[in-house]
Amino acid sequence: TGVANTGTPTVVAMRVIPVAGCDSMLLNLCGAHAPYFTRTLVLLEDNAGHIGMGEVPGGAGIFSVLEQSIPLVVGSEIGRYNGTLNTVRHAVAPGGGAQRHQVTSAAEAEVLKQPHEINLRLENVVTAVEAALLDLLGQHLGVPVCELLGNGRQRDSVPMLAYLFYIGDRRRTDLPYLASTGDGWYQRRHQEALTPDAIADLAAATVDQYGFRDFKLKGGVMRGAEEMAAVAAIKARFPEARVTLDPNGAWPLAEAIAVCKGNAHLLAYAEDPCGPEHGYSGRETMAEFKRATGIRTATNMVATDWRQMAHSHLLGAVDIPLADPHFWTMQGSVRLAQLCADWGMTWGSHSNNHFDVSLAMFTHAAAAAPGEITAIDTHWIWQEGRERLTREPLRITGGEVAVPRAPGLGVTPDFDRIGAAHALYKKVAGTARDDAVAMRYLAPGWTYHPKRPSLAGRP
Ligand code: GKR
Ligand code: MG
Repeated sequence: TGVANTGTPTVVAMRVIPVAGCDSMLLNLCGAHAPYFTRTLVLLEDNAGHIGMGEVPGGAGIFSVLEQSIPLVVGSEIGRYNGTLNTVRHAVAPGGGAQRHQVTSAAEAEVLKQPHEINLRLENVVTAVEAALLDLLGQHLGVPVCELLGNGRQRDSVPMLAYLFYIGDRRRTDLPYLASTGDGWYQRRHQEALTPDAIADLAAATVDQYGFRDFKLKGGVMRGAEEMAAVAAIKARFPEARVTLDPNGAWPLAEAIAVCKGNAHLLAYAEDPCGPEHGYSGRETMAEFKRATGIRTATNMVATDWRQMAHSHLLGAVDIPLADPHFWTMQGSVRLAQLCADWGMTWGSHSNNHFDVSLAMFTHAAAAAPGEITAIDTHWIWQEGRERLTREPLRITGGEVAVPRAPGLGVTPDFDRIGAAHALYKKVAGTARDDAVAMRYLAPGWTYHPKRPSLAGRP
């Protein structure tokens, strides 16, 4: 369009590859994780011979919009990455703002009502291209991606938390869950865990394996008081630990207050303890929860885009927005981190099951986040040691991931592993995440209810 060539490499190929990996029978408000999770991988190649990678949630909507974006990305210069991203953004969301893709089936419409619907947001499409372009630009310039985000590198290692789940008994299903992937944590992560003691054992296994000091229990499964007892069990084993509990907004405000009030010594903060009810928005109930309990709040449900963030801030509803770079974009997530640092909030990140490309993306976004951050969510411990798409995934040691010094994202694609994960996808996947399917083995006829624990008190 009449502008001079930047002299930076040009993208010559873009591939969009759906991939799948194995998971445990992890319980949450929406049911039980299936034996497989899916993701979408983007590979860009430039005429300097570099490969750039991006990873985002799976799903037909994200996949097809990414495929449609190929002609907008191929032929672009990596030095003009912002222009390319604007083109993609405009194609994806002509009106601006957070966008959901077209619902293509009744099953997907059902999923859209559930907390993990943020994975279907079209910002994920932008992020997949953004991460891969930044990876290429970093390789061209010889700098890590975190140095290209916001004000650049702010830290050399990123604290991560042990994301603990109640685990269903896979032997009560005929689904192909793995029985074990080794010893210690690699054995433990496949066995049933439903009691406070079993949760504390899980926590201990993650400490042995990864050295965590921060923990999060996924709630919305048992009654609130029992989940708080599991938090107390973790604290009893690790008194210095920072622990949080996330029922995905399942508790009515009165119950959230009853469960948490007086437990500030157990909870470092409360993640989505309550949500919308009786005509009040989740931001309003979270603000009331904070005033009633004095406990700090985090969310990946009620401040998930800039407009929600503005309302949330006016109400003082949220102290810790969990700005997952997958649905905030990497640049957007860091922009929110800068705002948190300036406005007295704490930045953190939400996650979902993911491969090692996403682990690198989380690490670089968090490395560029200024000020105090909270240990970020990652599901990686449920996949680590077995799943990988890169030659050498970043490692969690001492509860932290060292920020790579290598150019770009600092990870190299392993094409054999990518091929195998794609073959697995073709064999097992294709439909939207539906946690009700596996849950029905534990509770026949089970259906999702946003205000009812998934296991406690169910038939
Ligand atoms: O993996 O079951 C899960 C989580 O419940 C996930 O879907 C949530 O999006 O991790 C998330 C959260 O913090 O709400
Ligand atoms: Mg959450």
